[in-house]
Amino acid sequence: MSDADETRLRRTEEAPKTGIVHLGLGAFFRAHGAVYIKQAMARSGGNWGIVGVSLRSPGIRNLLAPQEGVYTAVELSAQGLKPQSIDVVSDVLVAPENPQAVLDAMVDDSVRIVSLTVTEKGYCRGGADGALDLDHPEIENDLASNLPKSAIGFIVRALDNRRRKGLRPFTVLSLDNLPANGALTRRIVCEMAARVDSDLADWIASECCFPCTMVDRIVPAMTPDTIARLHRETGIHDPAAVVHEPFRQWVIEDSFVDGQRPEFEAVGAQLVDDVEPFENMKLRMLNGTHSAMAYIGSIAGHDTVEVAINDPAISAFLDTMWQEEIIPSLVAPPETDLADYAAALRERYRNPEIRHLLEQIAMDGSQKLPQRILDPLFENLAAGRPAEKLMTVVAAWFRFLSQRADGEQINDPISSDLCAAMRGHADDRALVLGLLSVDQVFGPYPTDQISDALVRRFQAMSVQNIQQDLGKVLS
Ligand code: CS2
Repeated sequence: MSDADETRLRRTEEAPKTGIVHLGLGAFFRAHGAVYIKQAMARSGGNWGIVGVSLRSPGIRNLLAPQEGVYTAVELSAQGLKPQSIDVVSDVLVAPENPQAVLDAMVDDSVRIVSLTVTEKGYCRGGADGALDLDHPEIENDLASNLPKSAIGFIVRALDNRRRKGLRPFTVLSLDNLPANGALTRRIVCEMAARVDSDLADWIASECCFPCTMVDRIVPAMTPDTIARLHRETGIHDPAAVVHEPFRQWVIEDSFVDGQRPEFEAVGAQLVDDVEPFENMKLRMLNGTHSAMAYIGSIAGHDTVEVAINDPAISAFLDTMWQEEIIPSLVAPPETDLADYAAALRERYRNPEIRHLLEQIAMDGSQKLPQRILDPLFENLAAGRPAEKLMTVVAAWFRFLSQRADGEQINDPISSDLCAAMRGHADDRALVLGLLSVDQVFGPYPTDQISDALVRRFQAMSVQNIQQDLGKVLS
């Protein structure tokens, strides 16, 4: 036996019985949702074991399978490492290897919830109105074949099979950073179902539940260094470990098929009637400033959130943006002080143990900016409130894109459209107008109101100016 075999994690108890299929078993879910579910089962019981599904590659399955699905969630703070063993994942399936096995798992009567973290782009929306993108290659496949590729395709086919078998539907629980994520998922699932069978679409609309949620925990990508540190400091050898900050929040609309769910409230999740004020607060105050740091910080040569927040010019910029532009655009959730929330975010960003790469946050800007930056920006303009800082973030995104315009380096599902929009433009103004004409991002907004200001900000945001005086560029 090798050293690795001797120290390998194993189950100490039998795997829990399955109640959940989770689509998109990335680090975020393993460090957030799965931890709540483990704790809720430990506190209140219930059969809520999770079959995890990787929709693309076998990487996570290959790490988890030798450990029987057991992994370590490691809290990182000034107090050091705090490991917690998570043993609720009973199996991991890799969809492209065997899509039928994924459908079989979802159609099993024991499954009452299908949750998903597939990131913004995983919802395959297209066009300005956010409808299902029927030209998306995965959606084309899923409408033509019984073996889906997209998360939405799996949900529709599985619900179809359940209905044919006379089973109850499952609850579809989206944990992605999108406004009204449940309502949005309901809409595109019903759009696809209507193309499969109109009775199916009616059944889903009347019987299925799609609760909205707000999820929050900062989960930086794992690194070989942290895996080695975990081993060194705790003796745990776990190549499948995930790391996270101490903070966590989960606000869930209490709307589940037949009321079937883990007792989330027993372990600190908030079950509420209306998630909207929570999700807008989090999307704009946290994710919006994250994106601001990602683009401005990258242009300024910073690599992590902690480095960016400790840059006095960026820190002052975020303060003004929170106070003058984001908070005025929000309705505070019950018992929440938004200024306190901003102060707490600042502390979370400053956690020196968390190496959260700006590059990780900068990806998929086309999918993130609308709800994080553009919605408050245009709401402010319509209400006569200031929006200069939010415009500066858009200009920073444009500068970031123009610096990486060779296509290879833009990590975004519509990178080819973004590059086409930037190509061959004679001057800065033409480039800015080109990007503003990308419909998937700017279609719903009156962009003529911001074009002149954006050109000025884009020009001010040259690398040279930034290196000379970032404070002036951001003022
Ligand atoms: C980040 C989020 O990568 C990103 O876009 O803004 O992943 C963020 O860390 C989480 O939403 C925090 O809950």
